Amino acid sequence: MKLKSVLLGVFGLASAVATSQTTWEIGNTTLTEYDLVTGMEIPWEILWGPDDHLWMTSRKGEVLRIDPTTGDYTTVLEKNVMNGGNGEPGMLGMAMHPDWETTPKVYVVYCAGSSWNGQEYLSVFDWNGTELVNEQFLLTIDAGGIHNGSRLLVLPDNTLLMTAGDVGSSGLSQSMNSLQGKTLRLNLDGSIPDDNPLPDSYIYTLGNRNSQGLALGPNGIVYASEHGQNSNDEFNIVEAGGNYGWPQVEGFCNTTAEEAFCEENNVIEPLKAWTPCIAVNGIEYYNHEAIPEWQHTVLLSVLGGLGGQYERLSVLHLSEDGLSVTSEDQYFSSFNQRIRDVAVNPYTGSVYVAFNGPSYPGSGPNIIKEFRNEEFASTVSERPDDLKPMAFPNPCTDRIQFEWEHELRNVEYTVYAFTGETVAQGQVNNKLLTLDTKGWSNGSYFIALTHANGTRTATFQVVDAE
Ligand SMILES: [Ca+2]
Ligand SMILES: [Ca+2]
Ligand SMILES: [Ca+2]
Repeated sequence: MKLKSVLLGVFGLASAVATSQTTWEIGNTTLTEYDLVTGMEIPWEILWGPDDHLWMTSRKGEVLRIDPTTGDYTTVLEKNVMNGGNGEPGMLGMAMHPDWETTPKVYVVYCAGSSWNGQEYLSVFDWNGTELVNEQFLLTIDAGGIHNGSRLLVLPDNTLLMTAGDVGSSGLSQSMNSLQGKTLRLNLDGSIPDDNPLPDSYIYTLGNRNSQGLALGPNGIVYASEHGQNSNDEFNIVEAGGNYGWPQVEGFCNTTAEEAFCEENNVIEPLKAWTPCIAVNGIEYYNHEAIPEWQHTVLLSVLGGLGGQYERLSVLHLSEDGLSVTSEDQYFSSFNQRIRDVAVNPYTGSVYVAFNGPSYPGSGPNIIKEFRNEEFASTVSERPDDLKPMAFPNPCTDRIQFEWEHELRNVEYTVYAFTGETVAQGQVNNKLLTLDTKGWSNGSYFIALTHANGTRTATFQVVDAE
């Protein structure tokens, strides 16, 4: 079911009485509001897929693939989930394989089994063009009636982050014998990366309570949102081996007991904390020129919490280096609808917002709205040539060459080391780009190409000549 009432104005005979379209003023930018999809079950994850469709998990156990121009969708996966998806557990986070052309695989987290005794599965499925098939279980951990996480995020080094909640047992978060209350990192085949903080362990961070937001920001920074108990919802930067303090520390290290624990355990404090809790959820880094007022921000979904803190989309403005939050703007609270997740159209810069209805734990009405800068979108006449290059040789030693299918014009590129450092920068005006990698440390790098319609990345390795 779609509502594109702007069309009534275009096609209606009496254009003088055209249905008025709701618009939002964001500084000098006007966003037009569309109801893209309505009537589906609780949307939990929404993301822009490499097939230029919007993908959605429903907590009730479905994956939908949505045509972003019409809102038409197909159900591509159905699973039985804990409690029928009526409580916190159910089908949760999702991520796509980064090399979609050759490996069209989709990662999904869902909880199944009886209430309070279920399992949380991280599975990967093959996309056969119409549905998700060939389920492979990569990781199984305990699920709980509450606090199951779980967002997924593929990093530029082709590893997968998964947030795991404390399932209501806060003591697990500091225990290295449990995968609960952690951020986990896996290779895309489910194995443990060699460079995880601890040998033979999925654990990437500890001291987490229930993180339900993950996003890749500038310079390889990974951001996370995390639910606090009653106070101190958090916005964090995810660092390998980091201890985020729960349950001994909530928010900043600012009580005597917390200061002692923080000192001893090298606890990483949040960039920002909210008290009382506002119930922070899905996040996305926004840097599209379609909404200049939102460039270099993190869009943060806010459910509104149990304590009547208001639902909204928070826009977190970042310092230039991305390491701190300088201010917060708030939008869309007048809907009085819990906001669960956000996604961005890489071409038009439109922002998609998933609403879960007004009440915990989410019973509808459910809707995905699109907020579009028409003025900008109308200039995006066609989709860009694929900016993703072929890289060879890969691994390389002292030089690497990138080749594109079509000649590029004025496309900015930046090459990052996985340590976050920028190692090269410039413009591509050709089908080929050759970089001198002499003197670069051994390791993984990625090139990011940005033009008006989005960003593409490709990874490569630098190794010794021998
Ligand atoms: Ca998302
Ligand atoms: Ca914390
Ligand atoms: Ca504190």
